[in-house]
Amino acid sequence: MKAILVKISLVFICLIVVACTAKTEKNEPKKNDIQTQPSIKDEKTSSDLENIKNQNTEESLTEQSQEKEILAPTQNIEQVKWTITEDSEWYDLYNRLKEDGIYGDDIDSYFMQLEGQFSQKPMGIKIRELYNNSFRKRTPSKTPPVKDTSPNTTGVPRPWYKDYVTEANAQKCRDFINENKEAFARVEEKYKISAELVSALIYVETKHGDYLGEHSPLINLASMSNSTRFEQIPNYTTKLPRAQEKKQWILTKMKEKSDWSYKELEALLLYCRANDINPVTLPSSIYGALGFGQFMPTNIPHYAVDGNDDGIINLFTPADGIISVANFLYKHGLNTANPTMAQKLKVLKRYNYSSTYANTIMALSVLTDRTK
Ligand SMILES: [Ca+2]
Repeated sequence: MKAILVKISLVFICLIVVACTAKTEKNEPKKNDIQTQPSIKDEKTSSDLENIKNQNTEESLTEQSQEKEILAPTQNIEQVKWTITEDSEWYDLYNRLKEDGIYGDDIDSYFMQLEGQFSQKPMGIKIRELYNNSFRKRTPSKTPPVKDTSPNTTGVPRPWYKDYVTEANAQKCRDFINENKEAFARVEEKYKISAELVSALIYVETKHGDYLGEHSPLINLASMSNSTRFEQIPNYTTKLPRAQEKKQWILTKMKEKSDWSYKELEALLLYCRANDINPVTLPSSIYGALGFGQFMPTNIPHYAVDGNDDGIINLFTPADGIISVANFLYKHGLNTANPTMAQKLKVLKRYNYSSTYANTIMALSVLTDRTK
């Protein structure tokens, strides 16, 4: 009897030990899993990550994004036990990326979250715009544009965007410079570009990070890459007059835009992988422009810079956003001492090919100069 009791006790103890071990394994982060995302940078320590999270506390939206960006991929990757199936709407895109060398647990976790998220919008809106430009006559506006007769003391030609070139906005540009002194000092010292010009550009792009877009770059770029069949965007094609007659033209444009979007998607995934950023939580413009300066993903490898030397390029932090804009302008020719206004306007149009855009930034930077 005693022997039986001892045996039962032993079995019971063993069960408890096994249960505890299993629980510990489950709760402990798996080192290999955490490091699944390859990085072009050296491995980051936890204190590095803490520092990144603690930066720029004045930008609440950015701060939130950063926290998600840094923590979420690890959590997602740990949970991935997923294989794409042939009936998935993303099957072809997933395999195209895989053939191009972009695959892994991080990519799996993003595709897992893309299921059911296909959007007609990015391709539909682009096709509607191209179609209207090519086949529909513009009806003249019933109300002619009101001519802006406010005094122009800037010496910068009009037209400007409405309500951008104001004393109040110039003060916001000055405040942004003062809040990011180190980054703007680097803009002036290393790149020899005026802080006021870069601050005005970032104001026009995103109101200094207050408006970073309301779309998901991952959903929109993946959806646009995936939109190659006429039937995929019925919400838009059914509203275009004679769309059926122009089906071949629409298909050709869809193919062109799908290929363009695929390159942007690839660049987005590689950027996020290299910098431990989760694209699922990022905001962007409808076509995936990112961060303070609204960089397209394919521009990032050429022009984006780690502005605060923390080892990652996070375009959602002011320092990296500011220096990256300066680097873009510098590499597009704003690299001579005392450039003329004509030179500045020419380079600003490389950022966005619109005279109104360039004039607005130039005029706002002149007003900002006066707030010194
Ligand atoms: Ca950085």
